[in-house]
Amino acid sequence: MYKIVVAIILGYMVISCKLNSAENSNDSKSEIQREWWKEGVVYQIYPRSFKDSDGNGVGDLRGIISKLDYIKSLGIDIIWLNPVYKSPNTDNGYDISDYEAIMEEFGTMADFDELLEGLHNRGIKLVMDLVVNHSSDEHRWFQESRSARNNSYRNFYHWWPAEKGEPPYRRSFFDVTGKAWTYDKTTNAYYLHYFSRKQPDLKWENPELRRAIYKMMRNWFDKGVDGFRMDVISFIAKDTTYPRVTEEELKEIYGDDTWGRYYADGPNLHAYLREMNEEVLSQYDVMALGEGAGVTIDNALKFVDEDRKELDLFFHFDGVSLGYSPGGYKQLDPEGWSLTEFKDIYTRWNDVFAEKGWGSIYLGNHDQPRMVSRWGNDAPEYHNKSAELLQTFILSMRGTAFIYYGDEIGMTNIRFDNIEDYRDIETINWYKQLKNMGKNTDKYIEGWKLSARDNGRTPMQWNNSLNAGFTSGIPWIKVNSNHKKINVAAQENDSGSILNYFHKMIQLRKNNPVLVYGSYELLSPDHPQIYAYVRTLGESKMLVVLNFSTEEIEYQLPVGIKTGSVEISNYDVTDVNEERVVLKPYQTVIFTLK
Ligand code: TEU
Repeated sequence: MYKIVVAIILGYMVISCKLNSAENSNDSKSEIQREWWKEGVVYQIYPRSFKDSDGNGVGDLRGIISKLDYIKSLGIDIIWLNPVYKSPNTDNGYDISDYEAIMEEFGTMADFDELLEGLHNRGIKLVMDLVVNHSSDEHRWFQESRSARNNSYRNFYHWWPAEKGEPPYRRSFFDVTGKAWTYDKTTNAYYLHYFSRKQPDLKWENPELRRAIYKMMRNWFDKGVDGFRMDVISFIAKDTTYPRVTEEELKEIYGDDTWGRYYADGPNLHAYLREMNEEVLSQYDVMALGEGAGVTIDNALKFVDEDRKELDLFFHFDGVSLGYSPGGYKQLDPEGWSLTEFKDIYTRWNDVFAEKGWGSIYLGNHDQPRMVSRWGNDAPEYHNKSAELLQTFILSMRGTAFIYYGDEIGMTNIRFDNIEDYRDIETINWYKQLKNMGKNTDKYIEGWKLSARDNGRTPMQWNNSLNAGFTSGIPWIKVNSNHKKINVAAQENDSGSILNYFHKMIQLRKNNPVLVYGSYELLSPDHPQIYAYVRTLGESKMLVVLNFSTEEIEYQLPVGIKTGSVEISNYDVTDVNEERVVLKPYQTVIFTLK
C-alpha cells in the first residue's frame, strides 16, 4: 500500500515536471523582445526623386520637408533615407566625398536638421544610409592616400604596387572592364574597388580607419539619427594577402553568385561588426540594418543573433534575385519564377529567424525594378489589385516591413527604349561592356525594361500636372507618363485607391501584434497560385490568403483550419464559407481564425 502511494506521488511529480518544462519551453519560444525597429513600418525615400523644391530637377531635403504631412498620413513609423552626403554622384550618392556634409544639390546641414526635427515632431524615426565599404575617390582620405606611398592615409585603402605585376583578379560590379583593380600612375600602384573606379574600397583591416568611421557614426547618432542601413556591410573585410582566386575555384566553394559570396566571406568580418557594436551601436537605441549582399541562409544568423551583439536585422537577396538567367546583366529567364519557389524562399528565410535574430521584408528598393511590375502585374486590369496584394504580403509577414516610395500608389516600371534615357552607372557601364564585347545589345535593352534599377528611381508621382508635380524644372530622369493616372492626388480622393488600401493595411498591422510578432506557418506549399499562411501569437491567429494569379481560384482550406471574420480584403465582396474561399484575380483576404 505504502509503495503504491509513493509510486502515485512520484508519477504525479514526473508528469507535473514535464508539463512545467513544456510550459517553460513554450514560454521561452513565445517570449518576445519588443523593439521599435521590429514593429515600425519603414518607408524608403530616394531623395533625388521624391520632391524638388528649387526647380533644378533634382529632389532635395526641402522637398521632403514640404511633404512631411503626407509622410505622416501614410501611417509609417520610420524613414530610411538613401545617401544625402556630399558626393560627386557617380552612383547617386553611394560615392561619398564627405561623410559629415550634405550634398549641395540636396541642401544644407540646417535643412537636414529641420528635416530630422520635423520627423521627430511627428513621431517618425530617421534611419540614414551608411556607405563604408568604399568612399568616393574625391574623399580627402583617398586624395591623400593616392598622393604618395608614404602618406599617412595610404593604408586607408587597398593598394597593390605595380612592381609586383598584375594584381589578382577581383570582379568589379560596375567597372566597364569588369575588373576591380585600377592603375593609378601617381604612385605606380593599383587600388581596389568592388564597385566603380570612383568608389575605392576602404581598408577595414586598418584600425585607424575603423576608429574614424566609428567617430563619424557617433556624430550622426549624437545629432539624433535613429539608425543606419549599412550598404554592402558584408563586403568590408578583405584578405589583405590578396590571394589569386579563379572563378572556377570560387564556384566549387560557393556555387552560384561566386563573387558576392566570396566578398561576403572576408576574414574578421564578424570581429569588425562586434567591435562596431561595442564602440558605437550598443551605446544608442538605434536600428542597425545590414545590407546582406552575398549572405546565405546558412550564415545569416551570425549577423543578427542577439547573443553575438553585431547587427539587429538585415536584407537578404534571395527573394529579389529569383528568376534571373545565369550570366549576369540582370536578364530574366523567360520562364520567370514560380510562386512555389517564391514561397519556399520567404518561408526558409522566415524560419532562420523564427527564434533568434530578426528579418526584413521588401519587394522593391532603389536597386530593384518597381515591385508591381516585377512581382505583380502592371497591366491596367490587374494593376490595382496586384499592387494591393504585394502591400498585403509585405505588411503581413514576420520581419520589419519596408515600403519603397511610390509603392503606396503602385508606381510601375518606366521601360526605357533607349540607353540614352538611363542615368544609372550600372546599366550604362553594362551596356558599354556588352558593346565592347561586340554583343547585340537589343536583347539586353529589352530585358532591362523589366529589371534595371532606374525603373525604380523615376520621380514620385504627386499629381497629373507637368512632371507629376515633382519639379518645375527639367527632371534629372524622365517622369513616367502614366502619372496622369497613377498619382497621389487622384488616389487621396478615391476611397477605393491603392493608397487608401495601404492606409487600411498599415492600420491592421498596427492593431494586431500577431502580424508583427506572431509565428508564421505556410499552408499548401505546392499550390501554384495561392500563397497562404497562418500567423499565431498566443490566442490570436490570423490567416492570410493571397491569389498571385489572373485566375479566379477556389481555395479549399487545409483540414482543421476554419475561417473566422474577414479583417481586410482588396475586393468588396468575398465568397467564403468556413472551409473554402473563392479568390478573384490578385485578391487578398486576411481572416481571424476560429
Ligand atoms: O548595393 C549593393 C549591391 O549588392 C548591388 O550590387 C546591388 O545588388 C545591385 O545594384 C543590384 O543590381 C548597394 C546600394 O544599394 C547600391 O545602390 C549601390 O550602387 C552599391 O551598394 C554600391 O554602393
